[in-house]
Amino acid sequence: MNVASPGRLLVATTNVGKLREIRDILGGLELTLVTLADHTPIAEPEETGSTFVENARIKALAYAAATGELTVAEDSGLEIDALDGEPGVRSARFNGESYPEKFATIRRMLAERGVDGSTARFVCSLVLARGDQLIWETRGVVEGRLAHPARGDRGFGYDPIFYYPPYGCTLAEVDGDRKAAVSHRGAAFRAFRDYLTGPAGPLGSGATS
Ligand code: ITT
Repeated sequence: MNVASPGRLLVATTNVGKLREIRDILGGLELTLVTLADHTPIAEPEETGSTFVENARIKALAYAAATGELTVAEDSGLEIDALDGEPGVRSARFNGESYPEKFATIRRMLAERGVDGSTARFVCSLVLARGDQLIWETRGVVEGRLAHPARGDRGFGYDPIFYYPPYGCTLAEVDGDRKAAVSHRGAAFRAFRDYLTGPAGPLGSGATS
């Protein structure tokens, strides 16, 4: 693949919030971005890893094998220090059907430990795979603290309870560009973009088709 012969990249996520953010960051590359919706339905792999990078590898390899595409996947989540890193890799399936319910669970768990708030971070582990090969990995992090009550209706997931001190508000109170400028996913996917277009990447000047 090279610039004269652009290829395809499967952005393998079932999460529409993630997909929107990733498309914004990867826009304009000489690469056709495809999604899981462009393929016949693929069974979601079980995320059996105990770390973000293990789960990102599971997803990237499963979707790469099922589609034959150059595939990027990520695993991400919220680590709350006062809860020993919970919900962490369980962020998507954490107690509570809705996010307000998940936020209430977090409040209750904090209260059980006699604390009112906590420092926290979002983490994003990104993995690129093709066939059965892991090609490239990176990780992005954004540090903040829990907000109470939840504030803002932008972003997705835990953004309304993630207070980002330099902005003085939660990540659900800023637009997508401002979130991406500082977020875990923004950091990971900007590094990925640099890799793709850099000398070792498939779109770089050293690339062969
Ligand atoms: P895929 O595995 O299909 O990508 P998923 O939502 O199941 O989708 P994860 O297992 O990686 O993905 O879980 C990530 C969860 O972490 C996500 O569902 C949110 O609850 C939370 N999360 C991750 N990034 C976030 C962000 O930028 N803002 C708010 N919450 C986020």
